[in-house]
Amino acid sequence: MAKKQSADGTPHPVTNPNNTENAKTKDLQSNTSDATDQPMTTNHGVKISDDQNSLKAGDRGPSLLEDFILREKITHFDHERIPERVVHARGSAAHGVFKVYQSQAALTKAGFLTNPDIETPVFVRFSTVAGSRGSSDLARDARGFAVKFYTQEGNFDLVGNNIPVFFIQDAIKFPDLIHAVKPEPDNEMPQAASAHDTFWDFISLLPESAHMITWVMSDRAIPRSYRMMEGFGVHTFRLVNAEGVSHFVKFHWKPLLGVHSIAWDEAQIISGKDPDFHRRDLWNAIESGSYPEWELGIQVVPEADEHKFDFDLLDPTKLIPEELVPVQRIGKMTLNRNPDNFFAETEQVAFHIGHIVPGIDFTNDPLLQGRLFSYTDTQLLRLGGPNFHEIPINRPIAPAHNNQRDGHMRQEINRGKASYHPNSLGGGCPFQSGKMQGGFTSYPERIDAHKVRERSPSFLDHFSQATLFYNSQSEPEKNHIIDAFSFELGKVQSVPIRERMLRILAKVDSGLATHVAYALRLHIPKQSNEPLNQAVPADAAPGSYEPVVKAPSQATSAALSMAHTVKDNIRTRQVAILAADGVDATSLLTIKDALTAQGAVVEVIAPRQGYIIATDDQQIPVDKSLLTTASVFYDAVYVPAGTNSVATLEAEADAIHFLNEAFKHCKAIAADKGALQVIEATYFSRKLPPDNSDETVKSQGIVISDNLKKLATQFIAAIAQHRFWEREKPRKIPA
Ligand code: HDD
Repeated sequence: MAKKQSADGTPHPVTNPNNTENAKTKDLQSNTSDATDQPMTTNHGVKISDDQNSLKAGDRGPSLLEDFILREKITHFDHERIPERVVHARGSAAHGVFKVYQSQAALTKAGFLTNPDIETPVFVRFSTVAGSRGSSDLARDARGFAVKFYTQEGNFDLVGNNIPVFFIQDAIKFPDLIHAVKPEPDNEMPQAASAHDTFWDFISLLPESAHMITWVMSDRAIPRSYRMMEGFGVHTFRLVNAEGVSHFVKFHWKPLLGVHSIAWDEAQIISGKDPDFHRRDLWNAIESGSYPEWELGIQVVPEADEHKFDFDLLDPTKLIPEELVPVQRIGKMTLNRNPDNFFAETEQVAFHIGHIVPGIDFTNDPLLQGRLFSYTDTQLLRLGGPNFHEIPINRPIAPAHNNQRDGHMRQEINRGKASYHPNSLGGGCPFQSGKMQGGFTSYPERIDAHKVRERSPSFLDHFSQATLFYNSQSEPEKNHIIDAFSFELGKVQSVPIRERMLRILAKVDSGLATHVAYALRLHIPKQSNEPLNQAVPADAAPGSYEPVVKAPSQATSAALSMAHTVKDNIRTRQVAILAADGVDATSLLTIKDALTAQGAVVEVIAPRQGYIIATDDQQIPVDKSLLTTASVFYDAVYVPAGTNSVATLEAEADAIHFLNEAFKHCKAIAADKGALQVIEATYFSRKLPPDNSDETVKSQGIVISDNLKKLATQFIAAIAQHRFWEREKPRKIPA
């Protein structure tokens, strides 16, 4: 089998791209139906002769009640919808596989993490949090990253987000958080947006959210693609080995394509032009064989080091800086098959943080503990009863036997008389397994405590990691955070809420607060008798819940900035070639071939659909017309030479807008020197050096040359950089 280097240098096997069958896909086949060459029937197998007309008393008469075919069809239709998820309603999913590189037996006895030969099927669902099922993929929001591992020892669900921390420290606040962020209850506005009063009212009263809200206002909340997001298990979990030794662990997913985002202006435009942008991107990548890949990372902390940090490992508003505990990349996940049916798979999949397998265990993180209750409960409502584990996408590939019986829509036909334990009539079966036989045993953590309803003082540092995150950002990333707060708080109507938020921001970074205050034309409140934290129990001692303000443990952490991400390839990047009749075929095809050879997806865009006729009379297919697409769907744009093509584009407002907008969104732009006329018609041409300059790279990310080979090389290098955020500074681009 071919070997490839993983990011940390470990050789690891490459998944066979042509074989997407695995134990779970085989399992699903028994429920997969295909109507090709089959007659149409009722649900009860009776062949249907007329699906066009209901049964009537005369061809103009009333419909007859006895029409069982009509009644069955309409009744089923009436019941097609189920409640959408109360959070994470909007999502997209894919099948794939996971393989560990080397045995992690020293840390865990979980089979899928100890045997590098096992290929574990996975089903992964990405989502936004706040919006409804039909809302835009491009909301400014955290993204869900939920992975179901169908292991040979049962299902393990890692139900995480693309942000390593959370808003709240205790699950009891979750309904409040979600009520605040969802559309307001009187008028159900705004959809899939946090820029409204109830959200910021809550956040401004709850300083424990400061770290997460800084992440959510960063570019992490507007990813370029689900394929270019990190994933995090958020909580500290435990790994437990065969000897019963436990280590604390944080789970990470590291995308092999790097972590990339888009511009907020772009996100808003895409929301209108293609709200399915991320869904389409994931689907198309898998259909075209460009399988998305992530490495599973772990940060491991020995039990003895639990109290070594200046934050509490049980506090889900904290991350472990990678400088303190490096992320070890231990395996790879590849998504290689799109679902056959959205409802049956993506909608009905039921994740649960409580689905763990021997070798993995929980910690006492109070957010995690509360989640353990919520996920089963929500499926009972959403999927309609206690047998949702039997829905094909949810059932394990590991055999499942117990004495649970009956209930709505029971599928399994259990044989025998004994549905209780102990029994003698069933030979004592199903029998229990001791830990030596793979039975799950909880980590025997010693607990010796009073029963109290309190927050640990070790949870009260709410700002130092928010400051660390902010300080770790590049200059453009910081500007985007300032802009995001200014946008969101600018949409808030209540001035006291805006002011309260400024007080919190001042604790994160005074520069950040000052910039946002400037945008809002407000002053940062200096004196206030109001406590910063208003999430305080009635009998708490005054001040006992106020945040402890302390300096970050380190100045910066490189892993927190996207500026340091993977920028060495252009695989799956979307590149537009603007052309019209009379294009120079060599100028178009040389660059197209060079980009395609590097894994980019290239589309020819012309004023009209169909094809264009090149100077050598060949017909070049057109993928999209200027009417049906826009620059926001592409990572880069190229204009080939050809006198007539260039003249057409120069006179075409949509083509010039396309280029100006690509420039505004900081994308790589290239032109054959023979197409200079088109570039000269743009706003940004005045920013370029004079044409007599010999430089191929005219300015950051703008490549113009008549040497196509040189042009291709420099253009590819520019696309790999993803964005040239420096261009945003003047903010004068009229696109
Ligand atoms: Fe949750 C869904 C992630 C806290 C209650 N959650 C849900 C999904 C993801 C997360 C990715 C969608 C799964 C899917 O695709 O079907 N949730 C998180 C993370 C959290 C978190 C990373 C904090 C670290 N969640 C959280 C709390 C509660 C819930 C504290 C309740 C106390 N979450 C739910 C839920 C959902 C859900 C209501 C809605 C649909 C579902 O479970 O299946 O039970």
